[in-house]
Amino acid sequence: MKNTNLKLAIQKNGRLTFDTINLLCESGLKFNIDKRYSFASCLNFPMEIVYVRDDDIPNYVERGVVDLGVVGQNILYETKRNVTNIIDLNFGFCSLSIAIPEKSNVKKIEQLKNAKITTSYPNSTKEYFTKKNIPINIISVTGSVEITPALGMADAIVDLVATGRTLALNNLKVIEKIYDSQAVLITGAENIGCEKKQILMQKLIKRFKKILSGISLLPVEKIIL
Ligand code: PRT
Ligand code: ZN
Repeated sequence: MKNTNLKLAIQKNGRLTFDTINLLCESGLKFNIDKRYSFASCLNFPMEIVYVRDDDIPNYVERGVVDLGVVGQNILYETKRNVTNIIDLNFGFCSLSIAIPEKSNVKKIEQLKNAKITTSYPNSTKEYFTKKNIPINIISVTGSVEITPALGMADAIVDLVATGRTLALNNLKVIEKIYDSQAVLITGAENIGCEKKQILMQKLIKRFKKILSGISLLPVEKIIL
């Protein structure tokens, strides 16, 4: 990896990967999409693409290990890293929501006082209920949150919801939304000192914005700086 090149971290293998790669390709970038590799050099732009787990992206960006990252806002709200959202990318839409069993008698969240709530988003959950002044017991789990009420482990869950199919399959329903989320392009709050990188970054952002506003770009041998 060349040090003077821009570095962009994207999700290696998950829900944001396809749309992120699509955006990069539509923006005219040429690079190796082989997921067995951990990074790829762009062939027509001085940038390295680093493939990592989505949860690590804000950390890498905050530390300046990479200059840019694509990640869901939900991860930013949960981890509160010192990073800046440059643009909303218009994919990866979901919402962090509170869900209860369909048969539950709970009608409003105040009735969840002292309830057991499972989630992979303990910070967002705590913040939400603290603001509402509702004491709850948070149980952190790393995945399959939706099965915990049926296991008798929780009265409610806080999880990401997109289509709502997972909740329906598990006989759960949304009672309240905590926040909406989509994929965003982020950079370190302090940003990059190097002027060359700044110019590259602006060039790239301009291209992303064109694609996001529906303008198609022709493939080019080299993205002119
Ligand atoms: O391996 P890695 O750590 O990189 O990936 P991951 O498994 O942690 O994340 P991944 O790929 O599942 O999600 C990446 C990002 O996609 C999230 O951080 C969100 O920003 C965004 N996103 C958009 C979603 C969803 N939609 C989504 N529906 N992330 C997760 N889900 C899950 C949700 O947790 C629940 O299990 O999908 C299920 C609900 O989906 P519906 O459609 O049934 O409602
Ligand atoms: Zn993850």
